[in-house]
Amino acid sequence: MVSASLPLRALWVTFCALSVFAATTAAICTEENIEVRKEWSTLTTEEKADYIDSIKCLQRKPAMTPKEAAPGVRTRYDDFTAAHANNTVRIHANGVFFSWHRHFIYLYEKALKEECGFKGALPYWNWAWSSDNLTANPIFDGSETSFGGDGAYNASEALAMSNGNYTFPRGNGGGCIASGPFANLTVPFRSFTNDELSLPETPTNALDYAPRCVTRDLNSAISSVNLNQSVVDTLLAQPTIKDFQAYADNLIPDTPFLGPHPGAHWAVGWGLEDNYASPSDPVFYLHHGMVDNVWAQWQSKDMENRQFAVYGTNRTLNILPAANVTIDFEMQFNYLAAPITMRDVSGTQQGEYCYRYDYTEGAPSPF
Ligand SMILES: *[C@@H]1O[C@H](CO)[C@@H](O)[C@H](O)[C@H]1NC(C)=O
Ligand SMILES: *[C@@H]1O[C@H](CO)[C@@H](O)[C@H](O)[C@H]1NC(C)=O
Ligand SMILES: *[C@@H]1O[C@H](CO)[C@@H](O)[C@H](O)[C@H]1NC(C)=O
Ligand SMILES: *[C@@H]1O[C@H](CO)[C@@H](O)[C@H](O)[C@H]1NC(C)=O
Ligand SMILES: *[C@@H]1O[C@H](CO)[C@@H](O)[C@H](O)[C@H]1NC(C)=O
Ligand SMILES: *[C@@H]1O[C@H](CO)[C@@H](O)[C@H](O)[C@H]1NC(C)=O
Ligand SMILES: *[C@@H]1O[C@H](CO)[C@@H](O)[C@H](O)[C@H]1NC(C)=O
Ligand SMILES: *[C@@H]1O[C@H](CO)[C@@H](O)[C@H](O)[C@H]1NC(C)=O
Ligand SMILES: [Cu+2]
Repeated sequence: MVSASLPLRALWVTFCALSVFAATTAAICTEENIEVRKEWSTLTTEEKADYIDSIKCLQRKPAMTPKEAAPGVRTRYDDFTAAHANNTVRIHANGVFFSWHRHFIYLYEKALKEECGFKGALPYWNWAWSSDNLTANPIFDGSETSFGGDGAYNASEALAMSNGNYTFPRGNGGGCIASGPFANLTVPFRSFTNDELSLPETPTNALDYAPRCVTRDLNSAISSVNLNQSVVDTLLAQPTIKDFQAYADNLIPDTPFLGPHPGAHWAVGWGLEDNYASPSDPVFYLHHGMVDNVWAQWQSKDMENRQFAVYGTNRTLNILPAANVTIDFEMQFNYLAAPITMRDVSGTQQGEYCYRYDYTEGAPSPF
């Protein structure tokens, strides 16, 4: 696969030089030590097993979040789901979305490495590959080196998923994950409705203990029109950060086009669609690897004008009242990590970060 373009490489050398002054703890980022985040299907069987085993390790380790702050949290893995749920009303479809999630998945990757011995870099899901048939994707093939297949068939699952008045047909699952390493995986928090996305504050019972299984309902009718190659191409061709954000999260009722970010959440089913507890499905981190990847690719086309480009507010869906954010907006990670500004996460080879994506724009699906 192709490496970073030459202008980008020149820029990261500059950033790495600057980072020596900014963060003395961070090692200098070079072409030798840079982490390369790869598409799931391109990993070897050993690399896949290492990633899955380290996730299971995180799911066995005790939580760090205090019980009184989040009664439902049981494991180190849950710490991440809790931090996401606790910030949902401030970090989606707004000016903070890409920055917050970039740092969130970095913190997860760091925990996998430092606490569970993961040797690789965070993998991602290239949405366009087999977007017309999700079950053909090695992520969902149900094998021991996948994230498991569909949910068990749930006859009473809602008949369809709708976006305003537009209705997608339901998939063939709807129940608990039926196969693979995460079969019958549970999440300690209650499920959330779509209406709760627009709340001004986190519901007080959001982090209470209400265990249930993570459900799936793979839906190729949704993925085929929200994740295909022309969608990815169109996203990367958006001229401004405002347009880029608007296309990524389309959210216009009554159309089958949700935008690729919600599109992938919906295409996997209710477990991943849940706006609060979606990180409980480990596929979340592959999906958000791609979200971060497309943002990094989009930035790299014009780093000078795009690295610090910001548009939108600090409230989910930009519902008012909310403040327009600036590049120096400080993002909260609660018990996971110290706050960090959007400026400090604006490039993938600065500060503590030293990674890039192994990504060839428009590469045809290998399966
Ligand atoms: C989707 O892929 C699976 C696995 O490769 C295959 O069995 C199935 O026939 C495909 N479905 C369609 C509609 O092509
Ligand atoms: C099946 O779907 C119904 C209706 O959405 C839901 O109440 C129930 O919890 C689901 N069962 C499982 C096992 O997910
Ligand atoms: C759905 O259709 C009804 C009847 O035409 C209309 O009143 C309503 O506003 C529509 N909903 C949305 C979200 O557009
Ligand atoms: C998942 O749980 C259900 C209900 O308890 C059980 O019937 C099924 O065998 C379990 N599946 C796996 C793969 O463990
Ligand atoms: C890809 O998605 C776009 C946008 O939803 C849609 O118009 C187009 O028909 C899709 N292409 C294919 C090949 O499905
Ligand atoms: C978001 O902006 C509002 C309105 O200015 C402000 O009251 C609130 O504290 C801000 N929230 C965060 C998390 O910065
Ligand atoms: C926030 O930005 C929008 C779009 O640029 C602008 O219309 C609005 O007036 C700004 N709000 C504040 C409080 O500055
Ligand atoms: C949730 O967020 C609030 C306000 O941002 C914070 O005070 C609280 O400690 C957080 N709780 C958890 C469990 O992260
Ligand atoms: Cu999120």
